[in-house]
Amino acid sequence: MKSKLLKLLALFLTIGVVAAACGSDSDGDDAAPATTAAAPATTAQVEVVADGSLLDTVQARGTLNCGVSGSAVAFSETQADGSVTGIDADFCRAVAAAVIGDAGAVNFVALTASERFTAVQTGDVDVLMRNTTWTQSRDSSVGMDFGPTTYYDGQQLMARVSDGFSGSSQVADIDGSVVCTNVGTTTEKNIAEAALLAGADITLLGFETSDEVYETFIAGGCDITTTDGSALVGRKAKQQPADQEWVIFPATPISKEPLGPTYGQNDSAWADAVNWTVYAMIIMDEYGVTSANVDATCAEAEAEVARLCGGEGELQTGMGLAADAFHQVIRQVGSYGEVYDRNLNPVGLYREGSANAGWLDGGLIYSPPAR
Ligand SMILES: N[C@@H](CCC(=O)N[C@@H](CS)C(=O)NCC(=O)O)C(=O)O
Repeated sequence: MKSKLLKLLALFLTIGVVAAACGSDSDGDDAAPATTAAAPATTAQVEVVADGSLLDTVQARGTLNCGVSGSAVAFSETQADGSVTGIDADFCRAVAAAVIGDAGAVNFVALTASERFTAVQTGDVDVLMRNTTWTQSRDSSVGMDFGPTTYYDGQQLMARVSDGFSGSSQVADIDGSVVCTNVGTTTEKNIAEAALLAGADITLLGFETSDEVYETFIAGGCDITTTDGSALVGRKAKQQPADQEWVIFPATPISKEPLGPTYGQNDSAWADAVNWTVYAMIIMDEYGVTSANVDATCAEAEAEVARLCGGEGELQTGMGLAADAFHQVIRQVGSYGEVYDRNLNPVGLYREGSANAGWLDGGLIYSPPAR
């Protein structure tokens, strides 16, 4: 028991060093003003002041610097020709389409988990679309703000069937195992806590990149690998060797990992531009609008769809965007369901029956109204 505690202490000290390396400068002072004026009967239009906002900077630059993983299967994968594919890469393109009018105006910056927040703080990237979990510390002391969750994930474990594991295995069953994961992640903290709670004595090996994790796992250097469930599904689909059978467990994840856009805190104009890009993709999905039918739909649209298309009552120009910003997002990139299906169905991740279904289908994907 004492050695387990010492091991955990050492682990948390290591995590502390990594967190410090990620930088944690933040004034942490997000207190709301003491009083708020009563809303007038007719709300006045407030023009967005983009001066000093990243929105202004990105539009003047004409390129979006978007932080991705580059090696997260189906989320962001750097291809041999330098292009980046995946749902996170498509969300980068969507923001570029909304803000610049060109989905191709993205400079993808590949970042490891432990590099990512520093890259935002130093201004190397404007936004992270990097399977990043929204947590209290990242949202406060680390100095980030978070946009709408684009993928509701949860941490699971993966092991070899030949080692006696199955889909009904539990954390207690990994007692005595060597577990491989990535440093600078929620993953390493979650598994340490879960193992302690389940009474499992584990040896945790932390790696900078996922490729190192899977090379070690395949070679037998670890019994278990653990991260976001989506990443395990992706790696199993892509890398499971013919002579091994991998299994993912427990069925109920050991944590909540809401993944979505992340950017520096206290820049409302920029946050609105990123957030409403995602919301527009969700709302258009609810109406069945896709890249294939958006032009025809927008030509005849009414009400909420018309507003998002840039027609009567549009609200995009008041946000510092072109009136047709979200029309361009759908035309050039697609709706939420379209980008989800295109990128995630091929590795076996489906919206139906999952938290990533729309709210009308029993899921959590939901947007405030565009009005
Ligand atoms: N969602 C977790 C984990 C994110 C993470 O970095 N996961 C690893 C495993 S999927 C990863 O992205 N690896 C890809 C890489 O090595 O670039 C977090 O925000 O801390």
